[in-house]
Amino acid sequence: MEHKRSLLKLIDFYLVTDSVLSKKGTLSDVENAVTAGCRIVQYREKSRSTKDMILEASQIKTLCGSEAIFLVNDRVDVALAVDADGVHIGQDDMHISTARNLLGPDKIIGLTVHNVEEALEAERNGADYVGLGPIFDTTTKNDAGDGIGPESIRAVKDAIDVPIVAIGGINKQNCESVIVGGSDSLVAISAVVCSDDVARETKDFIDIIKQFKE
Ligand code: TZP
Ligand code: MG
Repeated sequence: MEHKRSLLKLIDFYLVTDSVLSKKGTLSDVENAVTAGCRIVQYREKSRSTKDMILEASQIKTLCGSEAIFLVNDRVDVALAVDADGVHIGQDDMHISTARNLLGPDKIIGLTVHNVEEALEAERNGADYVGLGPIFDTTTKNDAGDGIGPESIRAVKDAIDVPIVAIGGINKQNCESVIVGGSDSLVAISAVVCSDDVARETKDFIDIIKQFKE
């Protein structure tokens, strides 16, 4: 687990799965992204049964191996069932301290935040990283709200020490502004999983992020 935690400092491109938008399917997307160098995968599945999720999560865990951190969105029970590396939760999910009690001290917990206040509270409560967004308007998440803009990232970066993962409406054209704006890493869902060549898109994002990272 220490190895996986140490990967947190290295993450650049972060894959979040989306079985509805995916062209080739979640398992194919994970395999291609990890092969292309992605070091963190979040299984985000809103439409399958718990039983199916546990089966798919265990397959994703295998694909991530020791190369990539494997997190489950929202579902602490699914993360525990497959011994994932941790979870990603939102402001309306269970409190981070409840998730920590259930998962123990070694698991990774990421929390979605929208501003400096939520980021400070997340860090205080033991978040290992924060997901900040939506940076731009997006149609991938219905209730995401309006984009906060890449210029909002710097204040969050200055306020906390844990890594920032930017999310929402990010593509290859605007991702430079996100990294130059102060984010450590970023998620692009539709820009990657809607593609015919997830490995190519992942590599392109990693190259751009590396080029502009401080
Ligand atoms: N949380 C905030 S925005 C978002 C999530 C899950 C969706 C991001 O998807 P896309 O396609 O990269 O805009
Ligand atoms: Mg959630």
